[in-house]
Formats: sequence, C-alpha cells, structure tokens
Amino acid sequence: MITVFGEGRGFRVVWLLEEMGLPYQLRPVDLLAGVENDPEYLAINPAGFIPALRDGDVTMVESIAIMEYLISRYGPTPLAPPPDEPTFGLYQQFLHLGEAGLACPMYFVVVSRNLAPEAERQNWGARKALEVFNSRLRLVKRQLARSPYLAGNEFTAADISVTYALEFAQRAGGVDLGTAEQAYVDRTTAREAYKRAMDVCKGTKAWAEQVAASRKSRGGV
Ligand SMILES: N[C@@H](CCC(=O)N[C@@H](CS)C(=O)NCC(=O)O)C(=O)O
Repeated sequence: MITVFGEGRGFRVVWLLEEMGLPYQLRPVDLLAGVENDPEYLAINPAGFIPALRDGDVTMVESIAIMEYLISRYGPTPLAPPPDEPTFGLYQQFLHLGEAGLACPMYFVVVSRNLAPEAERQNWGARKALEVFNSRLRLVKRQLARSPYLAGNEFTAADISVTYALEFAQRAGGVDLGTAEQAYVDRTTAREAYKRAMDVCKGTKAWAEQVAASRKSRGGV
C-alpha cells in the first residue's frame, strides 16, 4: 500500500494518485504541533518537512520527484506526455516551475507574512521571493494565452504542480490572480479527482474553506 505522509504539498501527490486511480493511504503529519513530537515521521524524513512517500521498500521526499516516481512506476498515464511528444518539453518545464519557480519562493513569502515575529515580517528576502514568484508567473500567463493547460490542450501533472502553487499563493501569500489564471484554476479544480483529493486532505479542505469564508466576509468573492 502506498502511504503519503503529510498534506501541504502532499496534496499534489494525493491529487495525482486520485487521477491515476491508485490505492493509497494518507498519514497526517502535524507540523504546527511540532514534528519533533513525531519520531515515527522523523525516522522517515529526518529533515522533518512534508510530504514523504513510502511504497514498499521505497521511501522518498520532494513532491515533484514523488509525482515523477509514481508516473514512471505506475504509468503510462495521459497525465504525462511521452518524451517523443512535442508537448514534453513544456510539460517538464511547468511540472518543475510549479515548485522551483512558484511554490518554493512563495513559501518564504508565506512564512514571513504569517509566522515571522511582527518586526521581521517586512524583510528583503520575502520581498525578493515575491518578486521571483511574480516573474515566474509571467511564464504561466503567457502559456495560458496560448493553450488551456500548461502543456497544451490536455490536463497533465504539470497542471497539478502549478495549480497547487497558485492556490497556495492565493490562500496564504496575499496574491490576487488575474482573470486568465483564475479561470485556469477554476478549470483544473473542477476535476473530480481534485474534489476527491480535497475530501481526503481534511486539513487542506478546512483551511481552504476558512480562507474562502474570511474573504467573503471582507466583501470578496
Ligand atoms: N520542495 C519540497 C518542499 C517541501 C516543503 O517545504 N514543505 C513544507 C510544507 S508544504 C514544510 O514541510 N515546511 C516545513 C519545513 O520546511 O521545515 C516539496 O515540493 O516537497
């Protein structure tokens, strides 16, 4: 049985597993309660971040690497174009840009905004990270002007990677998406597998609902 440890970016992995119809279980990891209180998880990932994956004798971290592992191990799947397809380059680029160019810099914006001591919230590193996120977002905007999904006409794992990053930025980073990016997120998150993943990732679902409710109460949509 495949085990996914932790939500956060683990949501990407759960969404992919739902898209691929593979059986799995989610083992929660509560970072807010302090990962140091979870020795079982620290034995899986001594660095203490989430997510991790266990599949038989294979244990690994890094959400994008985990997605690539699952696709290679249990594919082929239409979620990943084969290397001889013209869309393969775009697919690879956006699969990785979703983490390296978007979610990773956004993480430092989010922790500065929400977790840093008051006096350290406005800092050069967080501003630079937001600048990096916004510059990489231009590549997403340009691609969405060309095709409905990031690797062309079909939904792929690259869309899982980038959708996660855009929703993370919206919910926790104070980022307002443009019309095309919002329409894209509405399209990708309308998928049944996304909804099933949300039902499995109870912490993510509760957080998303709480952010949506507080936005509504402030007069947003
Ligand atoms: N590049 C990693 C990032 C993992 C990451 O930063 N996860 C966050 C939560 S989504 C975390 O565990 N943060 C706590 C820490 O880094 O100590 C991935 O894509 O899996």
